[in-house]
Formats: sequence, structure tokens, C-alpha cells
Amino acid sequence: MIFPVERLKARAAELGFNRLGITPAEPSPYFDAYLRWIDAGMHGEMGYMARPDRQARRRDLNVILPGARSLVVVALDYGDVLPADVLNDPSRGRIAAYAWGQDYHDIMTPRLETLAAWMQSEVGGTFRAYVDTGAILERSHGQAAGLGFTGKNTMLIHPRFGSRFFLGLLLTDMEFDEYDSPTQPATMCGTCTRCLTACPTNAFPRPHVLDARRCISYLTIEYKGWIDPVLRPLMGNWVFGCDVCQDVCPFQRFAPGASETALLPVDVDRAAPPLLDLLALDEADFRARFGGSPLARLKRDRLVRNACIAAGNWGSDVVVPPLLRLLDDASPLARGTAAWAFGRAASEEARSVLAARIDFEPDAEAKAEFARILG
Ligand code: B12
Ligand code: SF4
Ligand code: SF4
Repeated sequence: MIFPVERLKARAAELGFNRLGITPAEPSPYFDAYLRWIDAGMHGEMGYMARPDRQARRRDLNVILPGARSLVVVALDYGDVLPADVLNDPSRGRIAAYAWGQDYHDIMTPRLETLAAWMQSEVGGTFRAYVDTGAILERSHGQAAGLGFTGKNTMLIHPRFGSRFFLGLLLTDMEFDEYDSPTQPATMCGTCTRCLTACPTNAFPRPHVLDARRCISYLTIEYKGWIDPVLRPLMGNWVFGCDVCQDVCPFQRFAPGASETALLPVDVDRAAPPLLDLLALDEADFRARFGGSPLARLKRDRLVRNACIAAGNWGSDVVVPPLLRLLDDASPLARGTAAWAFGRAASEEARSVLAARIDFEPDAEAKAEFARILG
């Protein structure tokens, strides 16, 4: 069951993947770094990252697939060059570049399955396909497969293609006639610390370690609750994900952007929608606008929460009418975060409006938000 790598690489390119590397299915050399990260609680409320059965899979790929011999790792580039003044416009809510188009899981998973089925039809073998979904240290195995080095921002960075690419994996009991190996040192950052100092929320306690609990990407996408009021003013206009620690990276200037058109935004409003639109979103608008994209799993209430924070950071009083409407929203998260933004945009008006409402607010946490404004 030995498969010729050149044929595999050619087939992967036909399927639209930008790069492919193959590495033996050996344990990650950074498994202990992952355990330390979990022990420090830096995964926040991403409980799936810490589950003992998932730790066992990350430790030994044979737990996922007995007899696993190889990992095929693919990279798919994303992103586009859009005007920075539009993306940074505080009247817009900014979406991370990875989420500008169609959901990458929906694009990559069927292609990986096609690749696996093709190899299986040629020589047999068993395969497991993963795109972000498996208990696998994808970046570490991607590095072992020669797809890049680990930046101080924890991204897998290719010296020529930057870090704006997704990873997908096929774990298999097949062997290949040759394996890739890292083509560069484990890290190429040298003395650079740009990403560490640029991070708006100071989420890197040290190089190569990210405390997800402070990361805007975690807060806007993964975290379901009330975002710490201390962090809110630091989040700028980000409403879904964050690209700051990649945008400042010197290796990013070589990034080619997406060759896959489904990953590109249809227009700038898809990359940075006007906040007034987001503050007015109902469920139907949300589905129409973001269905099929990575934002779909966020659901409308959390996007509105995030838009309220961006509106509070904008500080313009044009957000007051939509925020007033959100004080009557069915979602306590939207009501409470709208109160916070209202307090920042028009503090005197907010105090009188919230004072009149606080006794009628049924949700304890939303009420606490009102109370914080009232002092
Ligand atoms: C949980 C998760 C998150 C969390 C936590 C991220 C983190 N840094 O841990 C949050 C929600 C914050 C997040 C954010 C993002 N994510 Co994410 N995420 C994941 C996920 C599911 C698991 C990552 C993980 O295992 N973290 C645990 C830590 C301990 O592991 P690690 O990040 O791989 O870090 C390694 C190195 O730091 C290394 N290490 C430790 N010490 C040292 C020291 C030296 C010297 C060296 C060389 C290495 C080293 O060891 C670690 C273990 O391998 C992966 C998919 C997967 N299954 O792997 C996607 C993944 C990492 N995410 C991805 C993306 C695109 C993003 C965002 C860019 C999205 C966005 N724009 O908002 C941001 C980037 C933020 C950042 N700087 O990492 C891509 C990254 C692709 C790439 N080129 O690197 C992945 C691989 C998904 C995919 N299949 O494409 N993500
Ligand atoms: S994604 Fe943003 S918030 Fe998260 S570590 Fe990078 S710069 Fe910081
Ligand atoms: S910005 Fe500098 S330190 Fe950070 S990942 Fe890029 S090269 Fe490394």
C-alpha cells in the first residue's frame, strides 16, 4: 500500500488545494506545550480542547485510527486586498478575512473526501478527513509536513505565502514513497515582536503562546456569554474574528490571496458591513446575509452583541436610535450589551433611559449591565 506522492500532489492541485505535504503519523513535538496551555486554562470555555478523550487523540494519532502511518496535510489560501480605510472605518463592523466568503469547512471537506476516495479506489487504505474539526494539533503537523514555521503569533507561516491559509488533514494507514520534512527552522521570527505588541488585547503572555480568553477571535466567535467590560473598549470594530497579529507580520506581504473565488467577499460590505445594518439585524436578515458563511454558526444574537461593542467603540451618536430599539430585544445579551454601548455613545441620555427601565429588566445579567452604567 505505498502510494506515489507526485500523483497525489497533482490530484490535490486539480482539486484546488494550494499546497500539500506528507508527514509520518508521529506524535507532535509540541504536545507538552498544548498540555501546559490547557493546564493554565487558556482555552477558556472551549471545553472540547481539554476533554481527556481528546487529549488522548492529540497525544497518539493511533487512538483516532489504529495503524495510522501518515498524515496528508493540505493548505488552501484565503484573503484579498481590500482598502484598509474601509476595513478600519469605525462605522463598519470588521470581519476576519477567513470568513469573507463561503464556509471553508464546506469547501475543503468534500475535496479531502474526494482525494481520499480516489486514493482508496487506486490502492485501498483507510482515511479520516479533518478540517479544523479533529482533536489534532493541525499546525504542528502542518509544520512537520513542510507547510511552514510557527510564528510568535502561533500561526503556521509559510516564508513565501504568509499565514492566510487553512489547513486540512487526511489521517491514513497508507504509506507513501516519500515524505516531506520541514523546509525551514521551527521558527523564523528572529528578533521581530510586531505581532506581540500589536495585539489589541495583549493576548500573548509570551511568544508562541496565546491566551484565548483575551483573544478577540475567541471573544467574538467562541465565547457565548458577556464579554468582560474591560476588554470591550480594546476590541475596536472587530465583530467576527481578528487579523491584527497576521496583518502586521512581515511575512504577510507575500501572501498571494485566495485562488478559490468562493472564499472572496462579494463586496466590501461583506468584509466590513455597516454597523447600522448589523444593529438592525433580525433572524431572517441574518440568515439571508450570512447563511453558508462561517458567521452562520455564531447566530444572530452574538453578532448583535459584537456589533453593539463595535458601536460603543465608534462612539457616534448615530447609533443611539438602533441601540434604543435593542433595549427591547428578545435577547438579554443584546439588551445588556446595547446598554453598555448606549452608555458610551450618549452617557447622560443613557442614564435617564436605563434608570426608567432597570426595574422592568427581567434578566439578572442584563440588569447588572444597566446598573453599571447607572453607577
Ligand atoms: C482552538 C483554535 C483557535 C482558538 C485558540 C488559538 C490558539 N492559538 O491556540 C482561537 C479561537 C483564539 C483561534 C483563533 C484563530 N484561528 Co484557530 N484554531 C483553533 C484550533 C481548533 C485548535 C488550535 C490549538 O490546538 N490550540 C492549542 C495551542 C496550544 O496549539 P497551537 O495553536 O497549534 O500552538 C502550537 C504552537 O504554538 C507550538 N508551540 C508552542 N510553543 C512553541 C515554541 C516554539 C519555539 C515553536 C516553534 C512552537 C511552539 O505548540 C502548539 C501546539 O502545536 C485549530 C484547528 C486544529 N484542530 O488545530 C484552529 C486553527 C489554528 N485556527 C486557524 C485560524 C485561521 C484562526 C484565526 C486566524 C481566525 C481569525 N482570523 O480570527 C485566529 C488566529 C489567532 C492566533 N493567533 O492563533 C487555522 C490556522 C491556520 C494557520 N495558517 O496557522 C487553524 C489551523 C484552523 C484550520 N484548519 O485552518 N483558533
Ligand atoms: S487574533 Fe487579534 S486578539 Fe487574537 S491574538 Fe491575534 S491580534 Fe490578538
Ligand atoms: S510579526 Fe514578527 S514575531 Fe510575529 S509572527 Fe510575524 S515575524 Fe514572527
